[in-house]
Amino acid sequence: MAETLAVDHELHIQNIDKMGYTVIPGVLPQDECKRMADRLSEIYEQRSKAGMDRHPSVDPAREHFVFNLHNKDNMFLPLIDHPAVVPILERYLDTNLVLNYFNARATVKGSKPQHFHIDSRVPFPTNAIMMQAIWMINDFTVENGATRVVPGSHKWNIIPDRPLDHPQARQTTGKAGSVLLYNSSLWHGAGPSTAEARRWGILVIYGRWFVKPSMDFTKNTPPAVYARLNLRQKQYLGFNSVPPYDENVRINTITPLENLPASL
Ligand SMILES: O=C(O)CCC(=O)C(=O)O
Repeated sequence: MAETLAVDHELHIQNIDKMGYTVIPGVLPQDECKRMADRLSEIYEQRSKAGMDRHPSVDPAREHFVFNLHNKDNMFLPLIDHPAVVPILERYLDTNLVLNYFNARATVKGSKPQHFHIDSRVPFPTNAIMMQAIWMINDFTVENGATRVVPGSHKWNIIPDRPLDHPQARQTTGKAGSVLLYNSSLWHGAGPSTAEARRWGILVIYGRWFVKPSMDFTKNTPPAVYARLNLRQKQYLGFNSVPPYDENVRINTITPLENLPASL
């Protein structure tokens, strides 16, 4: 992965404080986005042909998913703790944050608008409990269903009743390589797509250390992947916040990173 552009983290924190979201442009190089988009399509095709990843809540005519990117291809690992986003995440979630979700999602031709929702389950209008990044792996355009957000809604303290539109909604278009970063209490949802090509976004959700991750990364990370993770990636995947078995093992949930085993 090439050097990151200098990012004015304070400016993006101000945007998130006020509007609940920000877009950081030009973080990933175009050739890298192309490699990732091609690889995601390849993995998706292989797995769907093999009948894998068929979930009742996912309609392939509306959306394509590749789940758990850390165990699909090492090319995705640097997104977990990318320096463009870490200082912002730490400001909102403290330094002992953990990964909650690491999946790629594509809109496809004919995708209907996704209903507005929040991913923090309940709103947290004062202190953020979860934050999320959507890495734009293809250009995000109006035609291909760029993510729609309702600015300021992270402070509303309302669980949206699945509306399909909102008068204050804005669409977050951007070039491939940009990252949309937002508070998970922000009302958001993918737009509809009329475009021929898939539009891949990589969704990386983070929570405070006590928020239960969507998958058990400590069990679904292969040893060969674990061996190449840096300490921060191990922390984000939750390896140092596994609850103790009982008081004879230890009494704190968080263990010092230096106590983690070198291999699984
Ligand atoms: O793909 C997008 O633009 C947003 C997806 C999303 O919000 C979700 O699946 O929860």
